[in-house]
Amino acid sequence: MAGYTSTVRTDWTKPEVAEIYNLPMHELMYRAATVHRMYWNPGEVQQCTLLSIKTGGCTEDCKYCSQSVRNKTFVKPTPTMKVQEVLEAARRAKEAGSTRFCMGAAWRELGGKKNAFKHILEMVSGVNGMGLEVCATLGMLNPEQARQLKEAGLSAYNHNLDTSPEHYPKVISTRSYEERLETIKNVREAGMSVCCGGILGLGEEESDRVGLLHVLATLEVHPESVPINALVAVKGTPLGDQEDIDQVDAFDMARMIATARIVMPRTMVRLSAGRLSFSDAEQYMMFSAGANSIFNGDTLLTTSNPAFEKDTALFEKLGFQGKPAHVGPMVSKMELEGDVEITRVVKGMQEVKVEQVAGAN
Ligand code: SAM
Ligand code: DTB
Ligand code: SF4
Repeated sequence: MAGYTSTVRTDWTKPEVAEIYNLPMHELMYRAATVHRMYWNPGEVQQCTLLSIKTGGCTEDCKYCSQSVRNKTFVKPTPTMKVQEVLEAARRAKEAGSTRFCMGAAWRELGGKKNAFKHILEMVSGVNGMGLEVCATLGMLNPEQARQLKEAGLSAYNHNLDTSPEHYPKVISTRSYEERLETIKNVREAGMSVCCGGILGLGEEESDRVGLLHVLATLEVHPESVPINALVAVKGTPLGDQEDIDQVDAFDMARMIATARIVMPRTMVRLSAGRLSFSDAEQYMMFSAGANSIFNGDTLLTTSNPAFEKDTALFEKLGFQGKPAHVGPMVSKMELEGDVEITRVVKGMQEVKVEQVAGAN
């Protein structure tokens, strides 16, 4: 085979995903970067802003989370923010170059929170009116709530599976994998885009990372957005306090991102929580693996994130630009015109073809 082709497939087998995940690093990175260029401009990395509109006091028992009532952490529960405060934060985010604004609430489910929901619908509509992509992560949703959020202008809903179905019960006991999949289905059926990913550093095996990607890549439609988080170890959480869990390795993050990029080529792969523990060079490896989004600003939901100025300097150093709102994947011009041949070097070949990028000028 000369080079790599990429088609959107939802019939991946787990061994196929594992084979990609376990490729030698140089081959994995080459393949991911190639696929990345078929669908995305590799110079564009979307800047997104997170805002915790309701912090702490969550009844779920997620073992990584600073906001669970079961965990004694630095987080003080606070009431839901006012609509105007949220819209002000979105305005500032837009001015700072963000094109996606994600509102998070520490809830198990939206449930019967009628008043809060009414305000959230106003927030969604206001942020949408600013021309930003609007995302929310509010816990479980029923079909009617999903429909109303869509109607208010919500572009995407974030609901993570976090890890493989096998490892999941070791991390969360208060709601099931199936319940998570049900919310994702409700979001999809309401016509919104799905943001669903996971976390590395939960004490999982490599097979669990592959397992998560396999579930995501075999959904009927791939999530349009897959956040890959590295555990932010928070003191007072069962996972943050565990001494025998190693810090997430940058190469593992790159492997996970590259595999996600290859098996879900038209998806935004987001380098999410945990960037503070990675150097610029390590983050560059993750962008090269196909990550095309970050969260900017000093705070994620409750934990720290690199300073805004530091990310601006990184983008400048790497020659990255932000990505405009509402621009999806494309088929590259070169591929459309059929005048690109990307070959790979095969051991023992007499004549080594050089990458031909005719058509690129
Ligand atoms: N409560 C809602 C839920 O869990 O669906 C929404 C907010 S929740 C904080 C959003 C996601 O952030 C979680 O699903 C998890 O994947 C990620 N997350 C939370 N705490 C984290 C941590 N300490 N390190 C890395 N990712 C984390
Ligand atoms: C996601 O996967 N990561 C973001 C976003 N979706 C909502 C949240 C990261 C939270 C990190 C821990 C914190 O700041 O509390
Ligand atoms: Fe609650 Fe979400 Fe934290 Fe789990 S991750 S404890 S559901 S806020």
